[in-house]
Amino acid sequence: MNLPFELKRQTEDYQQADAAHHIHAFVDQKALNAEGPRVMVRGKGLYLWDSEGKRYLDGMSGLWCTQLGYGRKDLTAAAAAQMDQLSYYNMFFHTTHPAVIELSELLFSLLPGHYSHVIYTNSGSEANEVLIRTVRRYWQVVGKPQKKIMIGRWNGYHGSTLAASALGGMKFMHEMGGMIPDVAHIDEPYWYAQGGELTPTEFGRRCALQLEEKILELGVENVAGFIAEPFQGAGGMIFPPESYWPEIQRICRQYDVLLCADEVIGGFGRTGEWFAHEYFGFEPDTLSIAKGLTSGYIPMGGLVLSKRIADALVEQGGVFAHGLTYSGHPVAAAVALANLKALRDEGIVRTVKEDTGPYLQQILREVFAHHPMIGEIQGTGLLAALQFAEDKSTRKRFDNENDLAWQCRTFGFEEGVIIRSTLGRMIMAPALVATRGELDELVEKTRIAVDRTARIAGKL
Ligand code: PXG
Repeated sequence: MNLPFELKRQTEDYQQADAAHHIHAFVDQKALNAEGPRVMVRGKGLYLWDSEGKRYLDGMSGLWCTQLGYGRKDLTAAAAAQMDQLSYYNMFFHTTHPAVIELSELLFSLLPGHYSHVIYTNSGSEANEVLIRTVRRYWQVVGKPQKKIMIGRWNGYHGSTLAASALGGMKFMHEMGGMIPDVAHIDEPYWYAQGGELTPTEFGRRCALQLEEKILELGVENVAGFIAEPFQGAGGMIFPPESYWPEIQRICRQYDVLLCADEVIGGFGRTGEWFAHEYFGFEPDTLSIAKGLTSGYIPMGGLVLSKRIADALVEQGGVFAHGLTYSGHPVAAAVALANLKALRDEGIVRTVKEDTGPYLQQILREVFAHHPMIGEIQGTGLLAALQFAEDKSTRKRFDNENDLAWQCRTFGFEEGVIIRSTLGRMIMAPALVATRGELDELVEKTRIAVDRTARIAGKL
């Protein structure tokens, strides 16, 4: 291996150098500097190793992205071969290249037939940035230029750049750096926390009807699109009640508002379907994609457009004033192509749907359905959330649920499993290549972490 960096430094040495120069994501940097980050040095399959030689079962696929797991030689080979062949070229000078052409062909062979075009980006945030511009452009082209407002959801997550974080509904992100105009939000369909006395079905419909109320409040003639994750990922892996998506779709169609699904987490097999909107049974006009597109081996995202939108832009739109230096980067495209081929040809998405997904859901329910700490288990495919509850009968949550979840995550690291904590929920989303044995280990180590947390909370 010809790595361009030193792999054998002492952990403290790495940590000091990191603290000297590096601002991390979503963390109090001063506190992290005092603690020192874990230094991850190697990954293979579902496992990671840190600089101390400790092994972890990665129950989160990195950040919901390593569908194929770590260390796949075919992806390495695809990147190396493409770097040798054509390490870079752009899409600006009336040019293209074979990798991006074949990637697009394969992508649309996996998507439902009413999608036809994609705009490539380097990330999910960028996909949602270009979404806003594309949706507004579409309405300009079809003669309704006043349709500009995007409606998102509180606690939704669509990325960290300015416009993407504005579409998202994380208020603490809006507070850092501000908002953009012409964005509005409605509530999230989080029945466990906010459903009150309503049944999930009633609550799902009630949340969806907020969209109608918001459209009418803002003026139908002003609303361009509604963006949402099919299930909320970063906001806590929250599944909407079944009544939600059909009603949202009806409203979008009735008021001619584009339905924009953020598939950055849900896409590429996570639910056992290729895309999460297929699992939930609705038909968005646009899809934001990233993460699993390349299994996280290299940055790449995109915005997928329905034929209706693409036709208007291509046939009537003239110059589309958008482009990134790295749109459709050949190396990223080659890796994405190899990744999608593997997901398809090795039957990985099918295995998630028919075997490993149902298996994970079953063992989670066997272990946690009657656990004193867990009020609800949500999930499908290789995706699950465990909701902490102080009183299961009334759905009362712990006042310190965030702290407890964070503690549980820390116990997980100690036990050698990585699970994600958020808002009193523990989340897992392992690589799609997980075997039954690895899922057993994931659930067993998670159980130990949850039991340790339950002891702190006085529940065991
Ligand atoms: N949309 C969704 C639905 C996402 O989950 C993005 C867009 C932005 O993608 P980029 O590639 O710009 O990061 C995301 C990202 C977490 C976590 O801890 C989730 C994300 C990113 C970082 C952490 O759950 N999702």
